[in-house]
Amino acid sequence: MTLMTRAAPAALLIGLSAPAMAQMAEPTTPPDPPPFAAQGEPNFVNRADIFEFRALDSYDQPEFMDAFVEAGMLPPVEERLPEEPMVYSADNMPDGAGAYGDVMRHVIGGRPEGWNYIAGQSQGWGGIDIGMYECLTRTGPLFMVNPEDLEPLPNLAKSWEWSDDGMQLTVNLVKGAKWSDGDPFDAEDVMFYWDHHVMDPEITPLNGANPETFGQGTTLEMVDDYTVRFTFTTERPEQVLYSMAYGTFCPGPSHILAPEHPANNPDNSYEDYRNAFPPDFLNFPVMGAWVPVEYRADDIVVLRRNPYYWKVDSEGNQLPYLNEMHYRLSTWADRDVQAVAGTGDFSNLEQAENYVESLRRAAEDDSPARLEFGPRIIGYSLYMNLSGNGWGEPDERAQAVRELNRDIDFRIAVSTALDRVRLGESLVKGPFTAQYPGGLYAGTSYYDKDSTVFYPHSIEAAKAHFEAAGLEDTDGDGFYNWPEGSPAGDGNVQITLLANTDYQTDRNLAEGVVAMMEEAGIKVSLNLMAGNDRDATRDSGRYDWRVERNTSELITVVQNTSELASTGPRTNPVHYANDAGELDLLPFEQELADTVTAFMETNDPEERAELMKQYQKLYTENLYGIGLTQYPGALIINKRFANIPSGAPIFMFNWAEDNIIRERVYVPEDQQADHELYPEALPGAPGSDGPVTAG
Ligand code: BQZ
Ligand code: CA
Repeated sequence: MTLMTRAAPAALLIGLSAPAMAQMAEPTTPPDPPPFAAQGEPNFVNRADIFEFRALDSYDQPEFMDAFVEAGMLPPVEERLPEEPMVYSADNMPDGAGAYGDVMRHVIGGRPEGWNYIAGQSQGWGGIDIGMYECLTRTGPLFMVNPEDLEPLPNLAKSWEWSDDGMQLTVNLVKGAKWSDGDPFDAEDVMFYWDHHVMDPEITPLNGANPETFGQGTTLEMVDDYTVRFTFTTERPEQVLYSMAYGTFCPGPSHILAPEHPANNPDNSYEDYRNAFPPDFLNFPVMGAWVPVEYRADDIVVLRRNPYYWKVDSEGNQLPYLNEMHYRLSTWADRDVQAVAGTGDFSNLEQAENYVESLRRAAEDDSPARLEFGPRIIGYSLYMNLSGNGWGEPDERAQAVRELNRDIDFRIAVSTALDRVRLGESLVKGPFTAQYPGGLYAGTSYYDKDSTVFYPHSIEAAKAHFEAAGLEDTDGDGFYNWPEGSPAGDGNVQITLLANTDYQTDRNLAEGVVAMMEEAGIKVSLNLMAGNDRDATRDSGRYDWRVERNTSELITVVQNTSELASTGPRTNPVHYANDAGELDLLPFEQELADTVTAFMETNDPEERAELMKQYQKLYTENLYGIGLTQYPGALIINKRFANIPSGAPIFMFNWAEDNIIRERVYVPEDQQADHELYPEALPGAPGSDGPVTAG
């Protein structure tokens, strides 16, 4: 996709005389997005309408598991469940209590590194980790919770109490819940995660939990086998309940992991520990509904139902209803294709390039899948590395880029050089994309248009600000040169742009930025990497600029709040601390961090709304991130599945793989397909070579 021919730049530059200087950018409020109504409407309920924790008189399981109990391979279901399991109310299920059987066939673009999530390994995304690792609280389903009851859902933490002075939170765990190999889940697993991962500077769990995530100076202690207690430095930080959800407080099986951790095994380095459970270590114990029983590299991951899963429906049937999960290891684009073709069962339609074809296919009468658009919550931004004190060991060229990045005129120049209408249309025509200034999204609960600064597209303004940043095309070849006396020399400015090659959209937007920068006289080269490598390169600071799809904090604010700014040494990858732990924040960055910290330390709704207006103004006026485009996503699910909640967004507090509550999704018996690869089998012992049958 080329946006402009090479000739243009030189011609445009010639006019760089006095008049240009006057044409500095004139910020406005952002243009209104084209109207685009979400297709589905959630059925709003209170949290207690969805499930409760209580003991039932009797429980049941899929028939094929009876043979395992008779063979003594498994205790009876009532002994496998906790004293008070989580009980999903059949009345709240869109299609009522379900039938056992069948499979959900996912297609994903990521690749599993291994099962050690809390040591930072990726499982390939696309719902694998969300399905395997349960967390203390849960937020995905909050899209259907009444605003007046909006607080995280209990999960492995079945209840909690604040101390009168609000300085402590006592958390009660689900008593008697077990890992999928039968080992008890208890406070030992919670403390192992906290003490030897969150609080261990050598480790960053996947999804980035760090001490700031839970509030400056927060501590956690074990009270007894099923109770832990947080102690805070500020009063009643209710925010922490969101940090106890996915992706930042999902404990791992300490009975398997602890023996490999350097704290207990001096022969192991942290790298050894991280890689101690590769993808072919099968039957890795989980608290989630399905356990990995087969892995074929670049081919498939198969998971079978967890016989110790600690949730049931209100008729006493142990969940999940689906016996198997498949994750085909392919590409994200293929996920859309297979979902509308019916050879895959699920997709978050999030790559705008696929919208027209997917809509066409899904509209056909015999379409095997239904497609439903949600709100405009997919957004992409250009982020500049704002570290000036050595994070990522920059060489002279890279250091010179960071000094430009830290100059507001340079950031304004880059923002005004971007034509967001053209960027959006290069992905998909029609009412989908909107110009995105950056920061909180239009249409989300804390967004305020009047607090949002937008720098309209103008090449003239861009040039005026590049010159204000001290740049000049000293050798007249159409490209700006390094400022006078720069250690990077006197050649043309050279910038690299990091982007995720796993997504067409990421590549297309990155190429669009390169082309528009070339038009404006700045040389940018692409550095495309696969997701896991991109994440590692970003988090080590070895980048100048990056184009990235934003995560949930810019939608909900209350989820991953600490990541909205550099509230700590490693909270926002625009600016991590250097190896000495020093953060050389620009004044506006410090104000951003203080505003976010103040937000996390107050529960007053007006004060919180006001603080987010300040955050949005600081963010968009100073171009903390430079927004590119914003558009809606659509959920594609095969029509044979029941209990899909209406209006489930593909992304809000979490991805749809969490939002739709997969453990209570089922296929009516008369529509079940024969896709199970290991019918009537259950996970085997951890580390053994696959699933087992009762025969
Ligand atoms: C959804 C999601 C479930 C991560 C990932 C992937 C990683 C990022 C992001 C999305 C994928 C799918 O997103 O695109 O639709 O299935 O997995 O976890 O982009 O590279 O690091 O933040 O969630
Ligand atoms: Ca030049």
